[in-house]
Amino acid sequence: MNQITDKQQIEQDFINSLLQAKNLSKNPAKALGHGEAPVNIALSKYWGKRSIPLNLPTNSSLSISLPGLGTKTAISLLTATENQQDQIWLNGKLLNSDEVFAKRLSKFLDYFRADKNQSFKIETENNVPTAAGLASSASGYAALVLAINDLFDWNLDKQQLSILARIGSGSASRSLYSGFAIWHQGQNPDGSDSFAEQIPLSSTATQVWLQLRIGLVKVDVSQKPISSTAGMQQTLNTCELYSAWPAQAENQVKIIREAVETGNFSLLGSTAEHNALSMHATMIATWPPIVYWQPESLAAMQKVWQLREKGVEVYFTMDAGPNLKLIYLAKDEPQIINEFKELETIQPFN
Ligand code: 2P0
Repeated sequence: MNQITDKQQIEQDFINSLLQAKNLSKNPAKALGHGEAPVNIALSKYWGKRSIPLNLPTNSSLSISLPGLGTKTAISLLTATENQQDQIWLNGKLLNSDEVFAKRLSKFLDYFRADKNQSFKIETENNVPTAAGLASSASGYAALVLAINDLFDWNLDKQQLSILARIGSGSASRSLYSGFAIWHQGQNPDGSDSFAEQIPLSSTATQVWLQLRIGLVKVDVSQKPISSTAGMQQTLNTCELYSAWPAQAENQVKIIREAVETGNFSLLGSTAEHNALSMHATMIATWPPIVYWQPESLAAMQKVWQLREKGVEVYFTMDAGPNLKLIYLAKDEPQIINEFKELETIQPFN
């Protein structure tokens, strides 16, 4: 078997076993299924897969979802005819079935077809720039899985939905939730314990996080030069520094979780920035090097460090792209906007 066949078989077996265990049918229960999910930003990152077919990570990760930025998806069945292709509409435009995005989505939909002639119509509205390092695949696959669950009336619980979303794209496992979510790396070879869950907040912690703000510094929102999946593999295969990463990330997830639960903003922000720079250090130390930064990215980092020197407590995180996400409290927003004039600000708990 070649790798693709192998990959699809492993995923298909797992999805079948999940659905069979609950005796779920792939016949639609209604004409249209709906799903909606937010994007999320990892405060402690997922970088590296222990299983490519199942998107199983080498370390746990922890994220915050951004309300108001994300994906809404509707799914329905097309009348069964031979060789009918899926119709995938993205923001009102019918995609060519040769496009990478459409191919990847159709391959994922293969797992949910009652027979090979069944094809789907997907209408997806995305208000996140695609592939801009703002994890649109996360909200996309989370919304799609919710829509499929709705179409077939499966009533899967959040953990099972998180597992299905993870198979579409790892970070999508975290987009089933608002607020803070932790994706447990899990131990089982089939990935049945690798899902995300929401971190519950006490009323004291909630008071702190109501003040939390995320600021998007858009450096470049065009397609990234190397996909996350390829970047992760290249890092695993060629970066000697990478061997230190899984344990560091696992530890930082624990620290940020504690910061979330105790409402410790300084600990959350500083650990998140340290985690992001450590991940980028592993990327840079691959061969050939993977450098997602642009000169403007570094200039923005320096502005953040200068603001901190002046006593303005702002931190940043960065994903597989050149854009920064600033992490700060509401009281400091005026001074931060003064430095970052174009900042798009988000209240994660509004
Ligand atoms: C994260 N990223 O934790 C990390 C930080 C990018 C850097 O998850 O291959 O699109 O689909 O599982 O989820 C982006 O990777 O990768 C990502 P796949 P995904 O948010």
